Amino acid sequence: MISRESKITVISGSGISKASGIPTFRGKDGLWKQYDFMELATPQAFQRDPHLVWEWYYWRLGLISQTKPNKAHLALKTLEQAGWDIVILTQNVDNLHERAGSSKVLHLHGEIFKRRCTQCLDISFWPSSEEFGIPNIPTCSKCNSNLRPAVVWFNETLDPKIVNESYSRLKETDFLLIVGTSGLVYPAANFPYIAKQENRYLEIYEFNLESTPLSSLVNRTILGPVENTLPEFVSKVIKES
Ligand code: BV8
Ligand code: ZN
Repeated sequence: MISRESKITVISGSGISKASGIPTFRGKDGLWKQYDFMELATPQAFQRDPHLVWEWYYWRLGLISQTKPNKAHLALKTLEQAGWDIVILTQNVDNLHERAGSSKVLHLHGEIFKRRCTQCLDISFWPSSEEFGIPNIPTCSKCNSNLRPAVVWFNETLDPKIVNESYSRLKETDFLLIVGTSGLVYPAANFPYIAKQENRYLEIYEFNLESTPLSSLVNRTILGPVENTLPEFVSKVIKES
């Protein structure tokens, strides 16, 4: 079982934010159903029609800013507050882990509330949710070029700094919790395999509604809605420590 000295790392996906009202990518009401995500979340789509891509991100920004962290996000904060060394590697571009109070969060695929200048790469935040969409294509305060969402699109590489930080964390991790991800998007889907290769004693628990391609790798799959299973798991860890 997880002792107080154990280093815990979480890899989270859209399943952890589902209970907050943010649609996942797959599944019956998935984002990828309404929009062709693979079509829109690419630099080519942005090149071709920045208005359309920004419209889609404004829709998501508006949705996410109405949501709040759910019991699964809060359970991870509770573990950190109870003194555990816990780092979250999230594939999610929402800020619900931070808003729940988790302090060590690495965004493997970027952050939807951040914008990046397409020319000078300046990073800025949306001043407030009222500003979403005004003007439709926001421009850089430094060089006046178009801004883009500071997220990682398909066929774009992840931030090497974040990848290296993730790898070094995984190397020293005792327990890896894989939470609410279909494990289908690379290179994030490879992280558990790399972690296991680098770190033979690593225990991996998967929290999902169903099994995934990662299930054969993990020590245990805890099936059920993560907003229930993760709080139960965390209170057990704290009680038994
Ligand atoms: C790259 C940010 C190098 C944007 C995202 C062929 C084979 C293999 C790989 C590839 C290939 N062709 C192309 C690739 C590479 C590609 C890739 O992996 N494609 C996949 C689709 C095959 N990857 C890339 O392009 C990456 N970059 O490889 O760079 C490179 C560079 C140049 C040229 C070539 C290569 C970049 C990938 C990042 C894409 N950006 N998001 C935005 O969000 O706007 S991806 C996005 O989708 C998310 O970030 C996340 O990563 C992914 C969705 O995954 P999940 O989070 O797991 O969500 P999903 O809906 O799939 O699953 C939800 C899960 O939760 C389910 O399991 C469900 O059961 C569970 N669940 C639901 N509710 C609950 C629950 N569980 C518990 N409780 C609940 N209540
Ligand atoms: Zn600029």
